[in-house]
Amino acid sequence: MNQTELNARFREIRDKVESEERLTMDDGLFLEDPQVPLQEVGALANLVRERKNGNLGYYNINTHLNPTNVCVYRCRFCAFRSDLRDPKGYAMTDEQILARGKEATENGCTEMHIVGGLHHQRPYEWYRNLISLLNSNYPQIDLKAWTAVEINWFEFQTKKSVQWVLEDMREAGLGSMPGGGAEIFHPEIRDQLCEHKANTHAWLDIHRTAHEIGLRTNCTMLYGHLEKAYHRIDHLMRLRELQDQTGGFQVFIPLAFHPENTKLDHLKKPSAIMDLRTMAVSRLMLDNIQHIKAYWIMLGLGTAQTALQYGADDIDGTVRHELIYHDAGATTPEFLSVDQIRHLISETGRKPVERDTTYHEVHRDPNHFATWTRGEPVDKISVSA
Ligand code: V47
Ligand code: SF4
Repeated sequence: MNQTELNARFREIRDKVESEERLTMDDGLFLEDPQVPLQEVGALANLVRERKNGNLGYYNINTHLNPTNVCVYRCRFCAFRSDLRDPKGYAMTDEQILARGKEATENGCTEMHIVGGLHHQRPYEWYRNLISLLNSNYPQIDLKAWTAVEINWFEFQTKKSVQWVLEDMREAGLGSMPGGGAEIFHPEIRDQLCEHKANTHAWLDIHRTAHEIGLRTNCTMLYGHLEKAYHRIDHLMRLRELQDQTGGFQVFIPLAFHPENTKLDHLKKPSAIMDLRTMAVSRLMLDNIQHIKAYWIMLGLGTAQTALQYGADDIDGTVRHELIYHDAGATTPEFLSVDQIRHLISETGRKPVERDTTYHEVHRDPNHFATWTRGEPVDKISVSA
């Protein structure tokens, strides 16, 4: 394509975005082309970001819990997993899990992000019990737990349906579901990354079922490894199609691959340029998902801040006890204080707003930070901001 053709094609896409027309697979592939200036793609994504979320930058106060790293699967991109008999392997006790709930409550956390390995010897009841234990002792914390890969494993363990597992977990205290396990849906790549774990059909079916019973979920895409632009756009289109049907995804998180200590350690981690283009293209393709998260733990602080001008409106949380990305070489801090995360957002010109897991405003007691109440859904405040 020569420069004149390139400009004309970009104008065509800009017109579509301005008139809120849906982009096609070909549009997405065009925007992925390095010949199309990144700043221009970013400016288009920013238009959509401000249309949907005004000038706000969301964050939450959260903590992570990875109850075990022992896993029956061997995803090639994973540095976190361990074999059963490896000294690195662990499974947390009830006391350790309760201590995390106590610490989270004292720090004013509104969310515990819970994902881990699929342990060969821990029955379904072990996973259920830890949700129930946390929920009965610390009911205010939203337990955002289990990726679709874990739910698929529980189905296998219990020989029950997806719906049964989700309802049983919800009865125990599950609040919502994280978006992991999606990786790249296209079989050309998925089969090379994680051949044996929950396939694309299972992942989408589990999220569909969750939405049908009223659970809100997140969605992700792991990029910057073996995939090409075509696989990324295909992935986004599959998420968009499910969202058209259910409306249950609340946020999309592009996850930048970290190669250290993985079976793909010969690859380089994605550049900031790729991070920002992926963010912007995701914002433009996913016209029916309200929020796009720049996950600072993986992107690094500078890129996460910049991403707030490239389509993202959320920066994730203060985070404590993160293992999955630090095992794979992330050099970001272990956690951020509330002041630090608010400063990161306001430095970019956005207004920091604390949200809970399901995107309600959080109001804190000015005399006692750890005491909080849930306010209005944030989407009611964003347009006027
Ligand atoms: O499925 C694992 C990813 C996911 C690596 O919902 C890696 O807000 C990069 O569910 N390099 C699990 N990524 C984590 C997850 C998640 C993460 C952030 C936000 C949310 C949310 C959910 O972590 C896995 C995989 O895609 N992952 N190893 C790695 N070396
Ligand atoms: Fe196991 Fe999850 Fe790691 Fe895959 S990504 S090996 S399922 S812990």
